[in-house]
Amino acid sequence: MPLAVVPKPVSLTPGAGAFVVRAATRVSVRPATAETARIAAALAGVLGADVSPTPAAVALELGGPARLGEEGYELDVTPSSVRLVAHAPAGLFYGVQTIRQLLGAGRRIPAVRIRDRPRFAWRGAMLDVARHFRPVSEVERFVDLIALYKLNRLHLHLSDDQGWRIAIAKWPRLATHGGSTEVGGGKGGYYTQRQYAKLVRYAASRYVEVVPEIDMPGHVHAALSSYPKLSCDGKPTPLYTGTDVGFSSLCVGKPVVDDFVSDVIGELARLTPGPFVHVGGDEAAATKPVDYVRFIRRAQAIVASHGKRMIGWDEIARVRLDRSTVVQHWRPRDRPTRTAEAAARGSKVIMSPAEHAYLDMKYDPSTPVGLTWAGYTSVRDAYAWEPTREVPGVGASAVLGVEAPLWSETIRSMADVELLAFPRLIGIAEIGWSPRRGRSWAEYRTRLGAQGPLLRSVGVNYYRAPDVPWK
Ligand code: TNX
Repeated sequence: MPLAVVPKPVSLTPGAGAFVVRAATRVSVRPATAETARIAAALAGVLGADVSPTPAAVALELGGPARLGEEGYELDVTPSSVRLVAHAPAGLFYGVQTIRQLLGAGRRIPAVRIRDRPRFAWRGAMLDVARHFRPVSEVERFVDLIALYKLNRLHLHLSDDQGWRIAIAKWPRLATHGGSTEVGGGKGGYYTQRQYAKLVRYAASRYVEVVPEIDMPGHVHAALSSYPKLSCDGKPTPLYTGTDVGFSSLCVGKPVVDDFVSDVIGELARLTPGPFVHVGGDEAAATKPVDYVRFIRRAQAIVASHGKRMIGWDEIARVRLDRSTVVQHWRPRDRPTRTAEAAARGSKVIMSPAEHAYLDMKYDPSTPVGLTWAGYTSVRDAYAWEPTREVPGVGASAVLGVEAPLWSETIRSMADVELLAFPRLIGIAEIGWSPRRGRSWAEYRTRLGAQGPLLRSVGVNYYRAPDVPWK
């Protein structure tokens, strides 16, 4: 099973034989810019080869046809050469990820001709670093792992009732106090602005755009404990380390709350090169409905005033939104949503249906961590769904892409993160990248099983799901 590329490429034609990587193998790239040289060096590192200034047996090239788009590539492997062509650097990067998969943990790249480009622009994963904090080094490792499967968005859930994880210069206690614990009472943590900026750059060098979320007007207990004046009663409260939702709210209409929102979004917008800021908006059960509507309108204007586009969880579609605002669908089918109305008015939708895409759901009763409120989610459940069929009225023209959130109420280590994310996230990545036609669980499970050696070689703590034929 050598040609097991995930996500499945648009077209893949096997050839005869294989290119064998030897001690003398060299990698070249043209044109050689700082960016393309970095990609070539990464491939050379994987192959244990050197980079050559003159055309080599393994040749990377920009200048491919525009139809490849920003992220597409063409890869031709014969027993004597490997030729990777793209229109833009991201395409070269993704071609290199394909080569890594073709290699597995070995030295042979099977002869093949691949033509490839993604189906959806948005292929994301979300880490909840609020319920349990994760240090920068672990988030960087997560970026490496998701980039291997051609995901290109990392949504960071940076605040919640249990913790505030990003330093805000104008409101310092948010991080120093609000970031000082987590679910279960551990020590928590937060990112300094310098660490966050470095993480954003690290992700960008793997073609992953960071999307920061500050969850409002609910899920704000850590902020209220840091600054009681943001609440309506103004009373001091201790930090919260449980796992309830829906009990906290900013005091909508208080002038200081407007200042707070503008300061926080302004600082985040300045630190974030990507076009989006996520404002949460979910489960605001402690906010009066009229206040909720006022708040979301206000947040939308504030995000725009800082030059960004707003994203919110699907509850925000209760409000008449600007077309540029993006709705992230998550709620199970039995709960009412207005997402289709928002789509009809021109908003784009990110698909994260809880029953398929929530990485914090247990696989089955044997899973040691995770929740079950949306049901058990097997590797198959995470793969066998179609984003343009999830919500009536939200079809192909409205779907921006897919994203898999990993909420962290029960996640206490990177090993837990990896166990829940892998291998389900690989299936979400394929849904985001590969053409709809030709995708089937029966065929996918074999290709997924063939990822075993590569996953083990990078030390991923993946779930050895019994319904996958692991190599
Ligand atoms: C619902 S999904 C939440 C989160 C929880 C998650 C647990 C969403 C927008 N809100 O606050 O962490 O369920 O699965």
